Amino acid sequence: MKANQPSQRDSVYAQPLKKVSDFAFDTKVADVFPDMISRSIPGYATIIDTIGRLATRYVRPNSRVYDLGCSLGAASLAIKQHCQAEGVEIIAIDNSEAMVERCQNYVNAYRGEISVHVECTDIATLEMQPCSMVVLNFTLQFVPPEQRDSIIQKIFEQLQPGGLLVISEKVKHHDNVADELLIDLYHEFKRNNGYSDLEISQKRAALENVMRLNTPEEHIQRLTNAGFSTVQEWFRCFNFTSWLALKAPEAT
Ligand code: GEK
Repeated sequence: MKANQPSQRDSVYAQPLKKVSDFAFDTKVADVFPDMISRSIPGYATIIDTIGRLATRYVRPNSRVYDLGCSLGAASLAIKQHCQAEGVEIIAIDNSEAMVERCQNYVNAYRGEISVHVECTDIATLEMQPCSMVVLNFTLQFVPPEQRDSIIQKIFEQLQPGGLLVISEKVKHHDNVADELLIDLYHEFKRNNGYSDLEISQKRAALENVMRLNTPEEHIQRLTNAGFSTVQEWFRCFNFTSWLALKAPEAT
């Protein structure tokens, strides 16, 4: 898909399926992704715009920015459009071939000073270089739980002092009443965005083995254990949340 073409409508789960297979970021999903994500994640446009605004504050001249699990590169583009710092390179990583192929065209369609290098790699094995900002926008939830601590630790180690990680996730709650209420409100949000009950239930079944959620407390603990000095939730809607995690500036 070209950046200036409207996204196709997501109808991946519109027809009854005999067997619902595990969700995959394949060509079928990549082709409808902008429509899918904007109708499926409450506040997605706000989150992307805010990532761009945070980049103007935290990206340092002559530094790298990582967009981990970039999909079609919406966060990279927001950073490219907002950030004025010189000598910045964005490294956009995804392990889906279908996403990476489309992402490169998508980000190239926008002119700008900042170059975006798109690469098909698993973020668990990615060798990171020093950087001033990292984005994990709804990606860690798809990574096997046992790999999550070491990814966050690697990000912390490669961030320069004063650097920023933005991490957004769908979360679960220990309190069953709260958990069910937030899921129910979320399904109402999806119905209001034109998804049928069949689409909602088939997508839910497809994601069951693929997206294993943490609680907000588990995320905060992981970020704190890695060494982040400030961990602040800045966005919340139903069971979707986004945090800023800051590495302390070097003492002078
Ligand atoms: C956005 N951040 O528009 N390594 C690399 N990529 C991965 C891995 C992994 N181990 N696991 C999953 N992905 C984007 C949205 S979507 C969120 C991110 C969603 C990739 C996967 O291929 C997909 O493109 C992305 O993470 C998750 O701001 O669809 O809910």
